[in-house]
Amino acid sequence: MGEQKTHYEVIVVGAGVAGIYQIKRLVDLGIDATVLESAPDLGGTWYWNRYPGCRFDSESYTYGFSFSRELLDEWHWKEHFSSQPENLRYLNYVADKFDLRRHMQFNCKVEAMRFNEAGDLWHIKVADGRELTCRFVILAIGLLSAPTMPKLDGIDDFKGRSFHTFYWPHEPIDLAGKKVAVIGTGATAIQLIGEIADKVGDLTVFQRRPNWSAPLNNAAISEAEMASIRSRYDDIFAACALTPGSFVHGPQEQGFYEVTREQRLALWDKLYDEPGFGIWLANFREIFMDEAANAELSDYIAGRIRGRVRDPKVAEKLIPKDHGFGVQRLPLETKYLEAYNRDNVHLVDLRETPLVRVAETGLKTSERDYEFDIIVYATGFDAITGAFDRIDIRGIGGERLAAKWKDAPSTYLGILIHGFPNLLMPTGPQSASASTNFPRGIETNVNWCTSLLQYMWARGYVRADATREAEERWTAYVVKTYEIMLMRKAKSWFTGYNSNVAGHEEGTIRHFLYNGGTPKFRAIIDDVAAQGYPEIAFSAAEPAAMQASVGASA
Ligand code: NA7
Repeated sequence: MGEQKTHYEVIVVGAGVAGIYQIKRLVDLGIDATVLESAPDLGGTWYWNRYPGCRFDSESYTYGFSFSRELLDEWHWKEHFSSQPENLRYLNYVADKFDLRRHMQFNCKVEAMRFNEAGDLWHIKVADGRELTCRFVILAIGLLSAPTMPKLDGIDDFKGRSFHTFYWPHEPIDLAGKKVAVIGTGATAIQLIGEIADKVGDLTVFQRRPNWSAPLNNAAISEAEMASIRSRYDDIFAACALTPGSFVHGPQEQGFYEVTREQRLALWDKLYDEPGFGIWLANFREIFMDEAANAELSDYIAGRIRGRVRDPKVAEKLIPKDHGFGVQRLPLETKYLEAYNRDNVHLVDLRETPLVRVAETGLKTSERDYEFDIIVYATGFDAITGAFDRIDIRGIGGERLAAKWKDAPSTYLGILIHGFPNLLMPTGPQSASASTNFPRGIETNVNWCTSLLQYMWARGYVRADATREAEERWTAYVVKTYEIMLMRKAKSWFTGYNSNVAGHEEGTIRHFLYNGGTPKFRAIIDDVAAQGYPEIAFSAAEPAAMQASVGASA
């Protein structure tokens, strides 16, 4: 595979979990394809996020790829919720095992893409100056890959070290004795703070809005336990396939109001102390939709917070008041709340004393100056559409995707976009992969994308564009899936909220997620395929053009 090559049948953008599986499928089919990755190496999320405490919230053995029995038999997950270094090692192991690396080009940042209608080709501009062409482009660019910094004056003035958690340095950082600031209390900060509280000299957490969280309850996986997991993989994946979120945790069959309060409390006592997302996803369905049910659960969790945080004033600050438990993405934690019982950990409530600026020596709030050696920005991402917005993507007639999606994304099945032919998104907005145990959704969507391409190759089609009507109908349907969800009221990346991104501030809502559950999503997209993709307009190449076309056979 030479880098001099300028045309491919398929270009996959992104060598994370989705890109790795997508190129595997294409290579197996003998398709002329390559992966362009902006990072120096593969791994996506697991390449970048190297902050201490970074790990799965999914059970490791439900996060791994399911496509290869051999791989499942070989790999030993060391912990129920595996950490970033191990996850990156896993993805490298997969790429090496299947010899995928030679189909990947690193340090290749895609800056712009334009659809050439005359040739039904995408022209891809890479930051190194190359322009590549391809028939199909598959954007596997991640859901949370566009980190955002606060809009604060003086960020560059700081003389110590500072970084967003996404860009945590690759070399070890000596935290011992250091005065560290963490801005933000999302899932990332909650992992980080629990991990570093007893390793730093002094830690100050700058919290604007508290987040609900629950214990991860992680543990090691012994050889014997891993052997048992291996023997149950089929059942584990089958169980995931039946739950709304593709996790091992599925909702209670009984309704919230069908059991007594004592029974609910007994369930919550059990789930809170169990590993993983059980307290969120194995709860009663009503907690996501019914204010009263959600309030009762939120009260219960608030009680748990009060029980774990010694200073009642600090405990109250850590209890969210503006949203109920589980309506935002639930962070899972290890010793997070207990960190605030330590003398070297301090909580600053930014609603009382907002940040004013970053100074040479630290941070300035409306109340006082703080001195730090290290400032960590755990301030989140321009989620889901941010990575798309950062590429200048132009479809038919030069239409800009960023303009089309300015107020909200619109898609067909979360996988195609009308007016942007031959562009596929295995991890796009409005598909179930955005709201589920990520690799489970990815495998479904990558398989679907691959089947669509095979369908086209078999028929000599060179162009596929979802109809406008299909896109409008799908988008309206996704919007409707929010109607009954309390989530629609929350300020979180689930609804496209980000105070640091113009247009994404409070008061806006973007319908990013398909909330109908993965079993239903899979049934819908499988049905579309079985019917021969009736709402996708296909066209075949002119015979002469077909002769000249470079690329694949199917
Ligand atoms: P999140 O969950 O979006 O959290 C970002 C945090 O940063 C959140 O507490 C924000 O407070 C805070 N934030 C953002 N901007 C500011 C400014 N300008 N000032 C103060 N505080 C700020 O991102 P994470 O990285 O934690 O998690 C993202 C996902 O990664 C997670 O859900 C997992 O799926 C993996 P706010 O709530 O906006 O008041």
